[in-house]
Amino acid sequence: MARLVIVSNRVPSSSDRQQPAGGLAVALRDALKQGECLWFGWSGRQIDDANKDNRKAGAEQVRNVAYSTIDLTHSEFDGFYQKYSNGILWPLCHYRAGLMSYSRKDQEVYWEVNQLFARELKKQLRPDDIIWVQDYHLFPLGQALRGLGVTNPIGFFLHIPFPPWSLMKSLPDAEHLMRSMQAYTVMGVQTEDDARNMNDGFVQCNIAQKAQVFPIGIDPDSFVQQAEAGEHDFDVQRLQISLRGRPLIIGVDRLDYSKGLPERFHGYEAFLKRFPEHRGKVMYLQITPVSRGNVEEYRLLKRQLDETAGRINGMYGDFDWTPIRYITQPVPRHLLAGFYRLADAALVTPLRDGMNLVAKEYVAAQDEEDPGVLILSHFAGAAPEMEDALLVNPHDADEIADALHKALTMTQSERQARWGRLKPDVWRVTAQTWARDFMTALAGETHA
Ligand code: ADQ
Repeated sequence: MARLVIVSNRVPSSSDRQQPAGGLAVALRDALKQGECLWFGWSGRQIDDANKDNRKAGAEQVRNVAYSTIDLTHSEFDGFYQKYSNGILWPLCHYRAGLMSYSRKDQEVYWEVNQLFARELKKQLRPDDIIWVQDYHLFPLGQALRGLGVTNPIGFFLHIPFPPWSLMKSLPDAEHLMRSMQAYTVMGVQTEDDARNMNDGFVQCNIAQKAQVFPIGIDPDSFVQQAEAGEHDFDVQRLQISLRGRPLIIGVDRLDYSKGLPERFHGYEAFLKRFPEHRGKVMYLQITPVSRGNVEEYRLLKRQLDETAGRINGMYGDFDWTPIRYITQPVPRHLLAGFYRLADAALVTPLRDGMNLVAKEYVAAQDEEDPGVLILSHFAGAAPEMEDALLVNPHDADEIADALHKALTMTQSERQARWGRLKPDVWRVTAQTWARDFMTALAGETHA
């Protein structure tokens, strides 16, 4: 059996390996269960630039998976990760070209670090390995490997959206990047829109269309177990007691401008303003751990949210009621699952999102007798599969307000009917089907 080689910017830390905390590690858990695997990427450590020729490789074997890491220098971390990946590609792929701060120097570091990854990985490759590269940090890795003579099948999956070519081409390097993607045996994206945009980009560059759709999902059965166990958890009960019978609205997102958090707070404010009957009678819990805290845009966003939550609490709060409980600490997954199950409504309103796993986790966690209502942005990759959610335009505060009112006054039978139609899709498209379908396509192309 061929060895599976996963390559991602970050290799999960030891604690993530014990209990994967969402995203990539959970999604890949099934693919990594069988046979021999290698997971290669950055260790998360930075070293002085002067030591770049003596960087240490990390290696750890956990059951059938060998984890192999390299360190990055401070300037590689800055140019490759902070500036080009997160300061240019992330906003651009989320349709926010205006937030992109481009510099040719960062672009050079991005391509150099991809070459570095290729050189280090090549040393460990075997002739029959199957390689699967993850996400936008590593677009050119396939080409860099081919340049070193690697002929193994190489797949690529993009977890975030891919914008229309008219936007993408605002990146000076866009055509070069598109051409590099031809090195991949299979090129996977989340949605039909992403595939259309990427394939149109290939057409505009006069190269073969390669993008195929592989929507990602969660592991719903294990999430249900966590949600059911969570009901009896001391902290979940603490939250329940503090509600004193009031309905709970929940939001769970990394702190990121793609998640539409200021817009969501404005939607909640419009809800309190236009539907005064809910004042003092609902609780909105927003859990938003800080990510990328040393990037300027993220610092500004944090300040904006702190101010907006403070202003809404000051304006509408009462001696015995705080309208928004806003938490910037990460919360363990079993607690999150328990919180979702308690919540009468979830606000998942990104301005743009590759898929959005929180929407699927919320549906999976519900009690079928008394399910809550999902309020979901049209611009989440999950929206086309989840039309029985209350779909909203996240830019329209009044639409969010209307949806909140509708969710909190919806009859139990309508909630059950909507949830009953949402549930099958969460079980149909899962982390397991995503990994299996991708690997089948990669094997198919390889033997074609
Ligand atoms: P993310 O942008 O990270 O992922 P998302 O799909 O919502 O977004 O996944 C976040 C994960 O982190 C979820 O499993 C969630 O439960 C967890 N999480 C969020 N807040 C948390 C908190 N406070 N404490 C603990 N856990 C928390 C990227 C793309 C998405 C795409 C995924 C997978 O941006 O669009 O769905 O990859 O491909």
